[in-house]
Amino acid sequence: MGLTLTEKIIYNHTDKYPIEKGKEFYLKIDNTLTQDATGTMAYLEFMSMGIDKVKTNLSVSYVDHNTLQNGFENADDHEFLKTVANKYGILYSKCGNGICHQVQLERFTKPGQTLLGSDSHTPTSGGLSCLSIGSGGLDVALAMAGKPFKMIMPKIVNVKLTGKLRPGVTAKDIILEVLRIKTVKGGLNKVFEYSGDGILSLTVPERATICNMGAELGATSSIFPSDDITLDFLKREKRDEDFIRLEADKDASYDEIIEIDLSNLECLAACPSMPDNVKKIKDIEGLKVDQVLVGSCTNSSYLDMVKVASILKNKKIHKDVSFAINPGSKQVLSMMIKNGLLYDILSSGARILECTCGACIGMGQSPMTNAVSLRTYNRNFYGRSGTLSANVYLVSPVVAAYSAIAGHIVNPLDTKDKLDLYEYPSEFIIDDSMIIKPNFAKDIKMGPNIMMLPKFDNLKDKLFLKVVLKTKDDITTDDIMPAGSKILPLRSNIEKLSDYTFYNIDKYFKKRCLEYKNSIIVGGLNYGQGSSREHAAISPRYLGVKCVLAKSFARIHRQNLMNFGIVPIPITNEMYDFLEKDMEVSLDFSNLDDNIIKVMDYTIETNFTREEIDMLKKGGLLNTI
Ligand code: MIC
Ligand code: SF4
Repeated sequence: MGLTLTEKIIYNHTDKYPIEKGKEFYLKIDNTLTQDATGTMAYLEFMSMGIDKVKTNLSVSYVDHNTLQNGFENADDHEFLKTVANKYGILYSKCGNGICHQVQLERFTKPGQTLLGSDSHTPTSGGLSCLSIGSGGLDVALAMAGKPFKMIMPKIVNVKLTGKLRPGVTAKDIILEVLRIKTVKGGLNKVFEYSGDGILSLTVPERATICNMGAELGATSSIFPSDDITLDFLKREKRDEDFIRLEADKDASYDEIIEIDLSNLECLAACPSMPDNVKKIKDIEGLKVDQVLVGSCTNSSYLDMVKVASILKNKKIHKDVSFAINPGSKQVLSMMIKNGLLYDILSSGARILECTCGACIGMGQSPMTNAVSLRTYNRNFYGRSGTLSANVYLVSPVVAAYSAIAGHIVNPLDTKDKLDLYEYPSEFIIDDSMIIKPNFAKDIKMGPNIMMLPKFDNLKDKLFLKVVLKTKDDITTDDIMPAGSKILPLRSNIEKLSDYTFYNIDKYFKKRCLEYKNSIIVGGLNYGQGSSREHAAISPRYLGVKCVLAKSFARIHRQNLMNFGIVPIPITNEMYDFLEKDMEVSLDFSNLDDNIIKVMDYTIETNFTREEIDMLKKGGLLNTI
């Protein structure tokens, strides 16, 4: 029996063979990435391990999230990250050089390698055939310390693409279609492997868009084969020596197969407020829009910008629309300037923003009250834009550009414009001068807002906890620990950050936590979906939350909970219905070694590994090191 592409990379990075699906194993990590919003914590954790130099082939520290400098905090974080990178042998990508996933794809990703990143959209690098996985910062810190990454052998879903997209339909519509089919819960412990003749018409940035938004499926990763298209991209980046050809064996067996005929695909949108609430553009066309934003790690490549510029050329943005772009990297922006795209976009009436995450994480550009905001981003979770009443739609850059001109949602399939003439520039501009190489100087600069991690105590055998919150399904880490320009600067200061825990959905969460001292949260399905931010575990833990009882957990968040000593306990629908806010709940962990937890009269069988049980008993991973 042949191997899938994912299995080939996994078996090249572990000693075990074969590994049963669903079983744990350790994956050797070649490279890591961090970004500033998760990076400060990850490096504080790394520093506490007492290692003198990173043990990976390559580790890169990016600054792309916390970029508005309204006070000293973000700038201090950047300086801290720069000095840490310098000391421990890490490349430092300065603010303005670009969004981590875009720059990683352009300059560093290698087919066949493994990449672990403290950002949930790390799988973007799957567009270049790299097995790339998002995780909490502590797991990345361990990888930098040379430890393999503990993961579950994923099921492999083969997404077979046939046919060719019609002009106006894009890679974004492909991943929105996968999200429509599989939903935000459909990717747990799965890797989505793309194949079929349809992939031959998809460039690397388009493949990267699809892999990027695979994170919204809750998937472990997504990946494309490495072929002539990969080689063409690497040649333009002057990195053809990084190329190896890679694909699944012809007789590989998959756990699931999805077939999508690209020729019939429509333009799609994820409607408020979930990435799987997908509708056809033709069913929502005409809806008045107030704001249109192009950018984010999903759709900010040069090819995306070419499409937008050619639609906006000699046209004006509608008078009632605020339109802004964030190119994904300095490389993209430089090529836009050189080839005149920036002029076409600027003269249409656009606002030009930095090469950063920007509004995607609420760093500015919060729309007006009740706004309809069209974004080429990957997440439209409630509150993420910074305006709770806003209605955010996720669309392709083509839909975004047409709609920005018209002032309402437009279906590109209705236009007579020639939409399939986009090309790469003949040469990419390569300039790595904003990537600083380490010189191993010893000093680390730590501003006054950067606090060491709080210490957490071990797990008692018997606990009496009060239910501090009962949530619905699909609670996101944006619900648990909101981001945005006011809160993000507190990421290095858990005490202050904790004020905002669950703030958008329950302003009194912290107050009740302090009153109850020790508490639990009851959650529905897919608890903690979305980002990799471990702050969504650390802050509740800091406030005394000891367990989360939920119908199911998102992969990264479940690991983050355990890493910081919160016990994730699976519950049935019946238990969910029984448990109420403010209820007192007794928990008995005395049989945790046998994977048995008693919650009141219910006996729950868990499936923690030996190591997880030790870690939970000791109050978190850092207490075991
Ligand atoms: C996101 O898109 O939600 C983020 C901000 O990039 C997060 C990381 C973070 O919260 O810092 C992610 O996706 O992991
Ligand atoms: Fe940045 Fe948005 Fe991408 Fe997260 S999803 S890395 S905030 S651009």
